[in-house]
Amino acid sequence: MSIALTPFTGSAAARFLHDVRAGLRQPQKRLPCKYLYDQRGSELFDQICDLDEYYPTRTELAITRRYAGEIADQIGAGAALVEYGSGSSVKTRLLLDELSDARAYVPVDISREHLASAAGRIATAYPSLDVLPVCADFTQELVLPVFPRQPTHSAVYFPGSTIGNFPPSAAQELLRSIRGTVGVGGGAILGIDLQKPVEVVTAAYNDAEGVTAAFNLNLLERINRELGADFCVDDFEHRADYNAKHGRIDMLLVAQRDQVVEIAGEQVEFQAGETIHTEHSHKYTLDGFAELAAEAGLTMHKAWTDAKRWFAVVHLVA
Ligand code: AVI
Repeated sequence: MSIALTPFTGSAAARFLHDVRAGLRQPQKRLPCKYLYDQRGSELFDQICDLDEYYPTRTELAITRRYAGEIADQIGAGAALVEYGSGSSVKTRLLLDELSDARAYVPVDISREHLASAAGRIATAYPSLDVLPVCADFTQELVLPVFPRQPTHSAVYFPGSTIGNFPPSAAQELLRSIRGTVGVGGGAILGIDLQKPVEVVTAAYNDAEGVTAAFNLNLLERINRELGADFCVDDFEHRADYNAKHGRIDMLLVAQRDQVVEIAGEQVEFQAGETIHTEHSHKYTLDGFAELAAEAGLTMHKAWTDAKRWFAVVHLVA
């Protein structure tokens, strides 16, 4: 199995430094949430997914388990399944088990390591399926690989409610690029987190064991490790607020005292109580998400939810 590579310009470290500097120069300091996921961050995120308070993972899994046959019927026979991210093999397998005459599975991930191990596992479990991993940034429109067996159409699979971590304009751009990737006749299956009682949402991002806090603070440790900064991590605290106006969680790191941090020769000042914004996590209504998709040229054709309507798996058609 070979991995198709999309060209990447500039080193990852240089880009990380650039993004950190640019984000910390803003009046509201911010750090892009994609940097939460180094090796330690990914391990902590796996632990978050198992927390009692963190309902999205188990709720989406239960929906997928219950409706896998219907979801696969909606995707249709003869498809190429293009998965954005490659870390969800349980849900992926539930779909692949039900898909009729799937021609190919195309996991897309920026991390070559994750991609190779996830693709290898699927290739072993489904020996008759063409597994064609693509190492790329799925926020950009993709060129799909050459298929040994031509699929009738392509369907993007983007589980995990990760689309909620994009601001609405970027989410819409991503939906538009999904439409471009699958083309007319194609579709997409997405996991989205729905609005629900505020105390349920805030507990999910402020867990009692402090795993989400460790996940958030690890970003400062990563900046120290990889960029030689001197953040005193104990001088920051994790906080996650529900922002009712925008229907989202805002994850923050709050400076506990006035301080100056040095990052690659640049001094960054913090006042006590000042925040760094590290992640948005949008909670949608089904109508609101359908509108967002429609503006990107995708029609919401069907949605499957749990009994409490906390989470939805939606089928969009191009
Ligand atoms: C990956 N993403 C969908 C998670 C979320 O719920 O927004 C990331 C996360 N951040 C804190 N807890 C989980």
